Formats: sequence, structure tokens, C-alpha cells
Amino acid sequence: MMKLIAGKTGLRTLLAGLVMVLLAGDALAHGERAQLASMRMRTVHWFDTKVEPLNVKVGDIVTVTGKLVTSEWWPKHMPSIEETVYLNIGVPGPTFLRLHSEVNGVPMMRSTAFPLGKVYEYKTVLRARVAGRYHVHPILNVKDAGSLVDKGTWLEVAENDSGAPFVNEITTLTGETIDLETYGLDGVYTWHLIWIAMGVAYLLYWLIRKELFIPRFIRIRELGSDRANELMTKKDFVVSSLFFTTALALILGGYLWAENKYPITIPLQTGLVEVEPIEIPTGGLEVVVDHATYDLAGRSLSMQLQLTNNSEGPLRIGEFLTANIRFLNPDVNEGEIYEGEEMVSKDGLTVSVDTIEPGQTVDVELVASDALWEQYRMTGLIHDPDSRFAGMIFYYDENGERFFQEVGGAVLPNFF
Ligand SMILES: [Cu+2]
Repeated sequence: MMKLIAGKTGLRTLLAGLVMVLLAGDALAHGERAQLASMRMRTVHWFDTKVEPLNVKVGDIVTVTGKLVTSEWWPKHMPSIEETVYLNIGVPGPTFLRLHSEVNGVPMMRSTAFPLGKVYEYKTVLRARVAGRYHVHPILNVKDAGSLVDKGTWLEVAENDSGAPFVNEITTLTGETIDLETYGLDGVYTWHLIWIAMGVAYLLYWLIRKELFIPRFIRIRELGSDRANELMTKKDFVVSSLFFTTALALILGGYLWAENKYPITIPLQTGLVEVEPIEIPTGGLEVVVDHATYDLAGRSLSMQLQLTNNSEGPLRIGEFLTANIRFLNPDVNEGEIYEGEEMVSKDGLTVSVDTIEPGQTVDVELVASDALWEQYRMTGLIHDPDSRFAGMIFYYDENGERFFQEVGGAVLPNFF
């Protein structure tokens, strides 16, 4: 019998271990693949994401910069980013301090609103707090819709040389210098202990009375609910009253203690900051999407576009971006790939017309194909009840200057 139990426990431990390993595997992906393909394609187009440096020590500064375009194809069933949105960094736990963040030059410690179809350039300055290896993602928390995540960049944080504990010193408005890592901790511990002691004492009283839920439930069944008051003895009444009075006294005492210890406080600040959006630099290229198909077997998206070049010089299409995946046109060979950047298909884009001359209107086929479609679970877009796609095309003039704009429309699946 014992052996059997031991065997079962062993199996259970093994299973638990297996589950942990599986969960850990999932945690590495941070949900970047979990979100609906249509949501990743039609909400926010993140690009030029740069995390630097990629190797730091505890206490060092890390800067995250990048740009994003809010999609004109924003799903109608999703709460809009034009209401309330908050820029943050997605890392596991409080492993960094966020020292500063800005969008289009405006300080962004509060929430804002992003009108659709515009460009936003952001910058976030972090200080590494805990050693480890992190997948750092810029993230937008959209009110009522949840978080929209950019792709991640691996960042290594090593222990600092001295091994000294991390300090986060600030000077308060009253001129006092405090370390936020430890400030007020004694008070937190003391008050928690006091309340835990109260709770345990109350439980102990009823445990010693040896009458908890089930015996009392049975008694009430015997007596009938109109005689339930008889369960309460005089002693119970006195003890409960004492606990009640002590709880009220502790609440009042806690309040007075805090008022006395921290006489000058201001409430947590909230509010909406306004940001001036930047217009998309379309560079005189007019795009009409004729139709688009998603080829399941070929893991590729084909777009038939009609392009009109209203600019002075020739234009060449260098990149298509959707759901944080970059498909680069190797013939144009423009567009920087940053250190540590993921989800880039270096030769994933083919363009049927190499150069669009000024004044010309041409039909162009764009094919974005790569195994990344499969790897990032983008094939799910064919299960979408409103089959639409959106993405960004990036193009260059003869001097290598970059322009871009969003393309989008209906997409038909192709099963053959
Ligand atoms: Cu990640």
C-alpha cells in the first residue's frame, strides 16, 4: 500500500514538473503569439523598436525608443485607442524602474489618447533593478481593450560589481532624501503583523470553542432557524464585542499614526495628457488596394495594389510590416535591422514592379511570404469573422529617404 502511494506521489511530482516545464516554455513567448492575428494586424503598427544597450548591470540605464502608427482599420468591436491609452514596458515583474517616458516629445507618466492613422514616436528610459535575462516589450494598455504588445528584445542584466544592494534615492517635495526600496517598510510590516495577530486571535477563540461551521449548522437544523440566537452565549457576545471595538480602535489608531508620521501628503496623480500626433509621411505615393489573398500552403500574403507616384522622383518599395513582422525586399536593401531585433524576414517581400517612376500609375503585386506567418500563428486570420488585413508599406526615394503608409482591406484565403 505504501509503495503504491509512493508510486502515485512520484507520478504526481513528475506530472507537476512537466506542467511547470510546459508553462515555463509558454512564459518565454509572453503572449506575443497568443493575441488574435487580426488584432495584431489591425491595431498598432510598431516599428523602429530599439532597446539599448543589450548588456547592462544592475543600476544601469536602458533606453527603449521606437515609433508606432495607429491603424485606420482598428476593429469596430474593440474599445478604441482614441479614448484612453497608457504607454508602458512589458517585463516580468518590477525588474526595472521607469525613470522617464515621452511620446512625440510630451512627458507621458499619465494616460493619453491616440487618434487613428497618425505617427507616434516614443522614448522610455529605464534603470535595471534586478539581475536576469528579460524579453523587453514596449506595450500599450488600452482602456477596456487590454494590452497591445510590440515584439520583444532580449536584454541581459548582470549583478553589479560591488554587490551592493540596489538603491533608489529620491528627494521629496519637502526636501527629504529617501530610498524608495526601503522607505516605509517598517510601518508596512508592523501593521500587517498587528492585523494578522488580530485575525489569528479571533480564529483561535472560535477554534477553542470547538464549534465551527458544521457543528453549528447541524445545531441550527435541530433547533430551527428562528432559535438560531441560542447558539450565541454571553461570553461569545462579550468577546466579539471586544474584537469589534479593538478593530475600530486599530483603524482609528492607524489613521492617526499615519497622519502624525507623514503630515504632508498629496494623492496619487491621474489625468489625461494631450499629445500632438505626427502626420504619416506618404511622400506623394497614392495607394489603392485592389484585393488581397492569404495563401495557406505558401504561408504568404499577396496584395494587388494600384500605385500612383505623385512625387518628383522614383520610388521603390522596400518593406511590408504587419503584426510586428518585417518582410524586407532584398532588391531594395534599405531599412535598418537593429541589434537583437527579432521577427525580421530579410528576403520575405517580393515586389512585381521594381521602381515606380514619377507620374506613373502601375498595378503592383506585393507578396510577403515566410515561415514566420506560421511561427507567429498568423494563419489564424482565416478564422476571423471579418477577414481583413492591415499593414504598413515602407518605400524609399532615390536619396534613400524613407516614407511609409498603411495599407489594408479585405483578404480572401486560398487553400490550394
Ligand atoms: Cu516576449
